[in-house]
Amino acid sequence: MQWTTAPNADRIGERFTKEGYVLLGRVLSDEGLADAQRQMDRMLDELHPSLQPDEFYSAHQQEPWLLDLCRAPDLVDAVAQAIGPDIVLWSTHLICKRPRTGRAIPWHQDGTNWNLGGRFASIWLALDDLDDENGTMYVLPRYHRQSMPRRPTGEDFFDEEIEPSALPADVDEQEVGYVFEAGGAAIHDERIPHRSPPNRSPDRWRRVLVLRYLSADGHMAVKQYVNYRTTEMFDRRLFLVRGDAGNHPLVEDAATAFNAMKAER
Ligand SMILES: O=C(O)CCC(=O)C(=O)O
Repeated sequence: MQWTTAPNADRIGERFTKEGYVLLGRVLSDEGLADAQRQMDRMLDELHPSLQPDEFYSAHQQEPWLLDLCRAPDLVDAVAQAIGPDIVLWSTHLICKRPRTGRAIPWHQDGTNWNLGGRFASIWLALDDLDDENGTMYVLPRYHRQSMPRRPTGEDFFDEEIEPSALPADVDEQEVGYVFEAGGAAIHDERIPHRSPPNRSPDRWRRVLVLRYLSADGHMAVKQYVNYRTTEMFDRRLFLVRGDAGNHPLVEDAATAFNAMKAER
């Protein structure tokens, strides 16, 4: 599958370092977008009734199409500009919000919760046209170099948020909302503060893929996720998508893993 077209963003590394995020423009080919939407809808149909459509954690370990997309050279090129040449696919999170529903996600920084070391970047990829009404994501540019104080939210989903008094007083003016057409993407630093509103649209879905990459010198911790179909827990696998992980015992070659997953089907 030719998933992608080359992002039209230039100087990704420089802008990523300065702003904490870069808009990549359209990254999915027409064929790639149609296939990703079809696969996502199938997965929504198969979602266990006890889970919400924003709870697809690391489903690339069950879904070869998603692992294949995460390895797409155009996407990995963008990640390499941001975090360097040795890249591990660390996790994925598919965050869908139904029309008129979907949970808000409070201001938070990913990296402070995860204790990662290394350098970390997420590709945030839209499968629908997105704007404020259907629950797009907002980032706070240039606040990615500091860890902000946190407080518990009292919720299971995103159980911590940035202490509101630590946000700038004019956060409403400084925040940037992603307004994308389906197939568009951005890349962000794990520490950029970000949030998203609920989906208030009467009829439009919000389907988003978040693909998370860590430089191979980062902290490769063991972790478990819930299987979106069965709710059984499974162990995280760490896939080298480019470069060298120095034979790290927890890191596997992504191409080998992909071929094995395909052969099992
Ligand atoms: O897509 C969103 O609504 C928020 C994504 C997010 O919080 C994350 O990827 O950590």
